[in-house]
Amino acid sequence: MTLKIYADRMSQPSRAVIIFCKVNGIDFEEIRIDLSKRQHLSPEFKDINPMRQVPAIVDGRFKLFESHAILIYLACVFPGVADHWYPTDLFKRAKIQSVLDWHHSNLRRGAATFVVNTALAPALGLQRNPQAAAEAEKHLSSSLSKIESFWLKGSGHFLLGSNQPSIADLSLVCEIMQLEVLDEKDRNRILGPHKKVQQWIESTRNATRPHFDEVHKIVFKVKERLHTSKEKSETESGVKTALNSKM
Ligand SMILES: N[C@@H](CCC(=O)N[C@@H](CS)C(=O)NCC(=O)O)C(=O)O
Repeated sequence: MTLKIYADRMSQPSRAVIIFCKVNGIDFEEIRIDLSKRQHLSPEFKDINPMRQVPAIVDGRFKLFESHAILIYLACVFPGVADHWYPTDLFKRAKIQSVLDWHHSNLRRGAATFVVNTALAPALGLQRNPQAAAEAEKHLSSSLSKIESFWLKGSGHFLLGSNQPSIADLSLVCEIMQLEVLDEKDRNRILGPHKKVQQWIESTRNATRPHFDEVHKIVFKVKERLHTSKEKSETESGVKTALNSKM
């Protein structure tokens, strides 16, 4: 029975799970749960994940949600997954777990809240919330500083001083990749000061090519669409202002 992955590629943790499977040659069927069409709220999907979030998997009779748990399961169950993704060494494993737990209440909270309250708000039918965005930016910048000064300290190109990526690198980098949809000036202000983080994103991308780029295509497509519609509305409002000033 083929592993089923319920995912929306606009979701950061969904992308991490899909890239992991592709990089490790794990056969799977991708079942798209389109969040913009609210398919995650359907009764059929509730049966897969009662929490109504993506990603979720079904492996035979076994169902699982929460991306970190899914990545750990896949790394342990499928033969052929290289040890560096989730090392058998228990000390290394515990450190990876520590990064993953930290991620959920820090980087993820800051990044997702900032993007939803800025670039993605109109597309999601939400009002931009500048106060929530400002709070989230503080959280996000502080998380990036901690990645730079703590998790990436050491000689390797990856988290915890490693020379090869683990599931934590993939999970955190996929989270950061959503910043691509931001306005260039917002993205540069937030990511610009963190040179090590930028190098690490590139290292993770290189280590998981071509799948990383393929799975992230949708993010760049959304970015293009958001920016084209923003330019269009700015041009329209510029034309209106010009017309009004002539009246
Ligand atoms: N902790 C979860 C987070 C899952 C999550 O937040 N998924 C989002 C997409 S990135 C979702 O399904 N949102 C729909 C909703 O919460 O209504 C994980 O790592 O899998």
